Amino acid sequence: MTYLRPQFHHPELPKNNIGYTKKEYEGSLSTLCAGCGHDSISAAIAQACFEMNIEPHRVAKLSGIGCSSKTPAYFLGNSHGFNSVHGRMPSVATGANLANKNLQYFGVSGDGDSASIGMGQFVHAIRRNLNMVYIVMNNGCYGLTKGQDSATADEGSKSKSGSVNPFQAIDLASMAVELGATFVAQSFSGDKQQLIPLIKAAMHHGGFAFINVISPCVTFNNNVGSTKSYDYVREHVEATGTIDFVPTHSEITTSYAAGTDTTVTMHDGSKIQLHKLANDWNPEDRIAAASSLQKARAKGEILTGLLYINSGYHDLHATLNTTDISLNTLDEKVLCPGNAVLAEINAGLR
Ligand SMILES: Cc1ncc(C[n+]2csc(CCOP(=O)(O)OP(=O)(O)O)c2C)c(N)n1
Ligand code: SF4
Ligand SMILES: [Mg+2]
Repeated sequence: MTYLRPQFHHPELPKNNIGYTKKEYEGSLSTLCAGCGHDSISAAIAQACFEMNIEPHRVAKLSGIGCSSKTPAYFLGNSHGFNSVHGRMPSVATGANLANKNLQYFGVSGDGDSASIGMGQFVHAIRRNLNMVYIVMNNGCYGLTKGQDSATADEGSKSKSGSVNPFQAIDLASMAVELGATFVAQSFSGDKQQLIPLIKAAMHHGGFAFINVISPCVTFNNNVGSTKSYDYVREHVEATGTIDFVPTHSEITTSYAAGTDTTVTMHDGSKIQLHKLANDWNPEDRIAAASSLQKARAKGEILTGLLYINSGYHDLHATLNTTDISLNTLDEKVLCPGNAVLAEINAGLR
């Protein structure tokens, strides 16, 4: 079996503003199970990058271990990639980002990878407001190792073998809000209308942008009684609103019914246009976001959409006051300015 896609394509495939077709944003053929939610999320990432006119070589994809963490092989085959150790993606992302801040970073992880072995790393990436899009493909189980319950499996949820999970679930979106993540969204792999604009907005957010995507595992956790199955999620999904992402240079052309829409201006002047389904939804109200997530959870519902955004933040580079030029492009002359400069620095410390 080959994992390479055939090279031929229709000569008139539509191109984006920088002249690339969607083929330039594809990766190898997926080896995941047919129908796995993770493949839909990969397709949404590729589509968002195509629509945002991102040059593939300006993207770095980082992941840990799991079926979810395998997915960077299946999108953006012309981008940089690093498949790290289980739960250790955030520290690799931190190092790469500090060395080269001019790439678009995508961290792709699973609920096992982030909510168990990688929890210690995940929370510190949030705390430092590392500039990256962090996507958890959340299926409530360890898909790669044959479907054991993960820490995000809901209490009372039934596995394929019939056993009932006795433990409380870790709610990653609530946790991200609580820890002060500056962009928190939640979505469903089967809702690309919602997921693609969320990914686009997350890419423009100049800090840690977290998207928890419920992504059913068709092989091990799609049974009756599972709260991460396609049927359960479709029946219990509750959207806060529908969103449009409008880059700085584009005009807002969408118009929504008065009183039900809101516009959030991002750090770089881009706008998120939110058509609110929940009338009093304010994505800039952190306490309301935390409380709504708790209420939804108590009812067994999954709140989706842009849950919280804070545009007045400093990312890690601003906090550390790093140079405007990426560290990896500094030459020897800049890095080793000579004895006289060293003597001056030493003198200043005496
Ligand atoms: C240090 C270490 N411990 C355990 C494992 C075994 N292991 C591989 S993937 C995985 C869990 C993957 O679950 P998740 O991150 O939810 O990804 P999914 O496969 O569900 O997408 C585990 C425990 C490992 N590879 N490395
Ligand atoms: S085992 Fe589950 S998570 Fe892994 S590829 Fe198959 S459906 Fe997806
Ligand atoms: Mg999982």
